[in-house]
Amino acid sequence: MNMKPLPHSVHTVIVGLGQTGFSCLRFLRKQEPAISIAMMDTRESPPQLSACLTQYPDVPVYLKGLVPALLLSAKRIIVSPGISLASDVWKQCQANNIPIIGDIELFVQYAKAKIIGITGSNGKGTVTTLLTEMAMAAGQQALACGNIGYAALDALLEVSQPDWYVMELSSFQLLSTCSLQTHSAVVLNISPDHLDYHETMEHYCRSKQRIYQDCLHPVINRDDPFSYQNYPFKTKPRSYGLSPAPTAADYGLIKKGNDYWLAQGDKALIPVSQLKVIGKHNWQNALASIAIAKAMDLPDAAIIKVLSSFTGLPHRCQWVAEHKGVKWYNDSKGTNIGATEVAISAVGDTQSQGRLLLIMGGQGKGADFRLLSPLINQYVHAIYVYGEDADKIIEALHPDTEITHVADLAEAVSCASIAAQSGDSVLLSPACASYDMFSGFAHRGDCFVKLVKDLVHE
Ligand code: UMA
Repeated sequence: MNMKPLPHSVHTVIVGLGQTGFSCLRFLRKQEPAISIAMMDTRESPPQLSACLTQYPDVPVYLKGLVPALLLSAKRIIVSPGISLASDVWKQCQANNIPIIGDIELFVQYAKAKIIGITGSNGKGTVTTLLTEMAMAAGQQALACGNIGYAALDALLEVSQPDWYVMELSSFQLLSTCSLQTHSAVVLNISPDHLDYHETMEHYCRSKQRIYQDCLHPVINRDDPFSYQNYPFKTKPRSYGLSPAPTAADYGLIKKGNDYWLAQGDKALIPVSQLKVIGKHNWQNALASIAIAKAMDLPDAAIIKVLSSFTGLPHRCQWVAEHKGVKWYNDSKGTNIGATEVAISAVGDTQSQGRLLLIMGGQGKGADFRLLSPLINQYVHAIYVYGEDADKIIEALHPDTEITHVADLAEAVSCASIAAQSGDSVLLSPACASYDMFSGFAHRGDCFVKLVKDLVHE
């Protein structure tokens, strides 16, 4: 791709020309204008290529592979999340003591406002959004950034500095960060994900738990021991869970009359019937948000106001339409087994009668789809599978469930619409990444919503 001769050396190599890599380039050009930078990506046509070539024509870009000589000449390498550091060139860079960091490490070196860290396999975006809105409802400035889709370094370039950065952090981002200090942080839950990258659940858990490394007010989910067990906390964590809180400083559920309430100790805060989002996983998300909001000293009124008006994020068990008595739900953000499990039970539990039809498929990231069997057997009548790992899914779930292999999402919607009867629900919750056929989960969800809307208007 690059027509210029290979420079002998460069100060900083940024690997990855997606949202993260491009935000690093933009940030460094502003904050460290004197240093030389090169961009590298193993892909032929990374997402931000044309923006980079147009806006920074002087920056060399290397595509379709890594350039070891240039990497080994660098004083610093910034890698985008999800890039595996297993190959020899990375080992050589490490042996040569070249710092290899991620965008979040660069972020924490420059950020001045307090940081809230949210990680976990599922619910990160919801809790990040709830906390940002709670802080704003309390009259404070908060900016949601990180894995949520707004690169952290772009947030740093904003003109006005907030009181809080509320950061959704992925396991990849946590692995490439060593100086993170948070005011409060949580690992919401752990279920198998990204096992093609992490290889073992232990490695995945440990990378998530790095969020607690320098945390003033840690918060843990006592219903999910994987998320905190064996971690050497320096400060006693506050816990939350779907049971009465063990102490006045913890969070849980209490029963008042016929309703369950989210509570701090035995102080009832809000009945779950007042939440607009469905599913017990959302009670957990709300409790995690309350626990952190309290660590931020936000007032009860702001917390309750946000919890009682929040209707959920797009692509998370989002109701799309009802057509001929069939309800359609978009859970395109269900990119792993844990997320699809909560979506199946959330939609399944709302159905008094009727059947649940599931659309899934894409890139399975090394997941063991047999783990879905118990819930599928309990709630799901039929499955429509498409995408790169369709055969693996069929092999794991067959013959217990009726499964149809379809060519793509459009055929899945069409087949489900023919099979569904009044009273049934159709749920897209892929349990897979989308990159084999879409640019991301949002693109996949938007396509699904359009297909359903077209069906309604036919
Ligand atoms: N890649 C290569 N070669 C490269 C560079 C990237 O193969 O040279 C592949 C890697 O598998 C990598 C993927 O492409 O994981 C995406 O890389 P990218 O640089 O295009 O990604 P960004 O646009 O920077 O998006 C990333 C996050 N994506 C991932 O971690 C995969 C976005 O989270 C995040 O919003 C964004 O940074 C800003 O912080 C998305 C995501 O799917 C939502 N995250 C995963 C998840 O939530 O499960 C972790």
